[in-house]
Amino acid sequence: MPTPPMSATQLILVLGDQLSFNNPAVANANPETDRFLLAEVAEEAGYVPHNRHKIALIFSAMRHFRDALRARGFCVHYIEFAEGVASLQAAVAQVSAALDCRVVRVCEPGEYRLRQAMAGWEAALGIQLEMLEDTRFLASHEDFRGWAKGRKQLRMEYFYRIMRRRYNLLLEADAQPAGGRWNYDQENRVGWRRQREIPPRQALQQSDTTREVLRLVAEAFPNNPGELAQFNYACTATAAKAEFDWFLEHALGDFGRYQDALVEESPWVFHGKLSMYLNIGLLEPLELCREVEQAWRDERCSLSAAEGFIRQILGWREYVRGIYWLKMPDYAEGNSFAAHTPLPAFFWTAQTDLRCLQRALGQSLDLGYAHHIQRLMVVGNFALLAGLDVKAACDWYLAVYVDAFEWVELPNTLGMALHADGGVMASKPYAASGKYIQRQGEHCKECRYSPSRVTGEGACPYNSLYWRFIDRHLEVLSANPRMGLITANWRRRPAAERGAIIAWADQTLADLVGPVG
Ligand code: FAD
Ligand code: DLZ
Repeated sequence: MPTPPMSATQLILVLGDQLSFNNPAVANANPETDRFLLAEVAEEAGYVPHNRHKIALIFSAMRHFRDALRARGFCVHYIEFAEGVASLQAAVAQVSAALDCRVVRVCEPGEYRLRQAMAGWEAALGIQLEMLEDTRFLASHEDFRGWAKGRKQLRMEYFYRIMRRRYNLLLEADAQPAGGRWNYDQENRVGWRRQREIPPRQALQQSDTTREVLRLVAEAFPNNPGELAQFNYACTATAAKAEFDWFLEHALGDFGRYQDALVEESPWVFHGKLSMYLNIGLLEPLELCREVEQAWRDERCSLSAAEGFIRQILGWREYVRGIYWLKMPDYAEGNSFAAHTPLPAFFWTAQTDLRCLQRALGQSLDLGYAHHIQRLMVVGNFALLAGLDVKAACDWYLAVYVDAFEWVELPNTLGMALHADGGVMASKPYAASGKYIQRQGEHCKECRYSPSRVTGEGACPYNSLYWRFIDRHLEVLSANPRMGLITANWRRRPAAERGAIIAWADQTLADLVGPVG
């Protein structure tokens, strides 16, 4: 077929998680020749049952970004959800044809699924698709591949040190780490015993646009999780920056120390509540790191708080994205413990007597938010110990969290929480008994189960499930130097004692999730 003549107009597609003027497809746009397209479409809103907070945040932020583009003089085609367009491909087909525009520019999508779909657009739509690398991340694909090449183990810590030097963050004049250590994690694990007042989060103003989107989402997604009456997310870059400023003033000081705390009285504790804004483009990662470094230099927070925060963003966030693109698509198939138990219904209702799990699941469903230790050591730990199906668990995480996009969700869930990648991300499984949960907070006080009992009525299920996990994977775990002590202890216990614990664990699991193999 002859190539169609090109019109001078270029269409720039902006996805719902690319809402930034630093998006490389946006940054160099020309109002004279370029046209923008943003589209609310069924496929993106429905590939998992997204939390309603997530859909509302993204649609409202998209509409606000549309207005910001128009205010800068750009022509924007905006497709609303009510127009019933099925997919981004259909949206591009419709608008590129209407404008007779054969060149479409887009910043690379964050998910493999969509990237694969876009690979077929040129042939399907007769367009030329220019895909630009997402420069909003601090390590490029090439940087990460270069770092990973030839390494036996891809540990975050070593990647993070290189990033600290590269961006000159928390360094002394001689490029050594501020304070003499790279990592203050050991000071960031204090358990919660109501040591402090937790500052209440500010209630955010809702614009007319946000209110309209909330009505739309309530109507169009009646069965998705999410209590919209509690919607309290910022939908513009300015409002997200105000959230960050609030964090700097009220929470950063205690962020590090209580990062791993499990708290009854607040879902947010001293955490940032920032991932959702970073992930859709309302905040820029390097800016946050620089401001936090400055807060430390101005003596507004401790070094351990600043380092803890910067490590999460400059280290973990960039590292998980690197792992995702390095290892996909095979990564998504990982299931090294052959875990296939169906997800129990209480993952969608939070109706369970395990207090810690009920709190973590409840706020995840209602607000679309749980902090890291709830995701890892409460929900993830349960899924790991119970052998819940890896794909089902990953899909659940992708659906319920307001900040969930596969590039960040999958390595964290499949790799870090479920160890289903066989140890690419973590040198040992994050498996823990009820004692860990008791140490980190006060949930156990309110729970009908006791963390000091392993078997018998009222025993905390995490305890027997922990030993069941060790027993089932004894051979693999014994080969892991970091698990040697635990596996040796288990082997030394009398056979009858082990048998009784396993029998109790099997019964406990059957009671919680139904009969298991
Ligand atoms: P804070 O505790 O205030 O941390 C500051 C920032 O550091 C976060 O906003 C986030 O951008 C970054 N960060 C911290 N830890 C990580 C990490 N492990 N990976 C990437 N970035 C990190 N984060 C997501 O953004 N999306 C997800 O879908 C997601 N799924 C997760 C699933 C599991 C099983 C686990 C264990 C973690 C997951 N995380 C995910 C990482 C982390 O839990 C969230 O980023 C964090 O809880 C967001 O809350 P916050 O903004 O208050 O974070
Ligand atoms: C998550 C999401 C949702 C719910 N809806 C849309 C949408 O209607 N239009 C859009 O452009 N993007 C949406 N997104 C974000 C995309 O799913 C995201 O860009 C891809 O998953 C790639 O990360």
